[in-house]
Amino acid sequence: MSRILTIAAAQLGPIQRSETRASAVARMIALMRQAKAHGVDLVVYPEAALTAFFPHWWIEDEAEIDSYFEAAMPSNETAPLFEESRRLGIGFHLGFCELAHEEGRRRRFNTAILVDKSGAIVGKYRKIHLPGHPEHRPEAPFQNLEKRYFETGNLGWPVWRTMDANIGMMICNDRRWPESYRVMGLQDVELIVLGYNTPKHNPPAPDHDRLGNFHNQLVMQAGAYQNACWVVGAAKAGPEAGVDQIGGSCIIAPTGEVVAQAVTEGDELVIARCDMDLGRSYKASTFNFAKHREPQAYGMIVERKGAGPLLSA
Ligand code: CDT
Repeated sequence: MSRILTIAAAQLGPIQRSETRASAVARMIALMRQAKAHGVDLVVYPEAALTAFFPHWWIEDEAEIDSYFEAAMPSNETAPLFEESRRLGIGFHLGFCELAHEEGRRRRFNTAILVDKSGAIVGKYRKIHLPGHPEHRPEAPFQNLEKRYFETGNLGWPVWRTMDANIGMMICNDRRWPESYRVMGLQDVELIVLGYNTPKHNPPAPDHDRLGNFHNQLVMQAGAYQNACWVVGAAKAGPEAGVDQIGGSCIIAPTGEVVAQAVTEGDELVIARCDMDLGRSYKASTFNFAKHREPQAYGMIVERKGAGPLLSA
């Protein structure tokens, strides 16, 4: 018997700096209710989905930085999303900026959670690949200061058994790195969910601009196929406080094929019926890891961070 999970990537249009969390949550609830009408089991929201993507701006005031973070999840403002999840019997994935108190200090992470159909948090992931730079670049039209505002995630890439599937998470820039997918592939992941905030313009490399949507799709299709799993990516899209971001939210099958994709840069649901067993034939043949992987030849991947001397030298 096949295991069908009906999944919605809930793309959000821009969230301006003046927009309240209550307003963002209301938009997410509206999408969740539409999703229910389509028989959806799991809704995937974007990265840092409760506010404008503030790492695009240099901010010095600590209180202002904190204003973009959640000290509790759920909080008074996000509780309605959890209540709606419970009421409708729909799971969800949500990206947000997390203020934690650990090891005797305040810590800031770019975080995502997985919530089951009873509205309970079953998994938490903290973004590992933080793009951009920590230093101020006032000459740039906008910046990506994630290395300034967040610590590198310290939870690895766990996979959770929930909703009758093996589900893992990554966040935005993680999707460009094959290691992110493979660590979950080695836990027999069947579905990877992620959100992203990807500007159309890349100030340090403007020659990449025309390829933004292509690269977005390319990396998620490769990750899905090479690990025989579903990949669902949800964008925060459109012009947000002067930074125009790509859409292209999509659902990709373990075959590597895009089965559904957003056609706007606003709030939009992208829905597909996803058979969690579709990757089985790949996992039993081409990508039978136990039979065909050769880890003794992969040591350099964890020994080296940057490119180094030739192996042949
Ligand atoms: N949020 C985030 O991780 N954004 C980055 C921008 C890098 S531009 C190539 C991303 O990988 O989409």
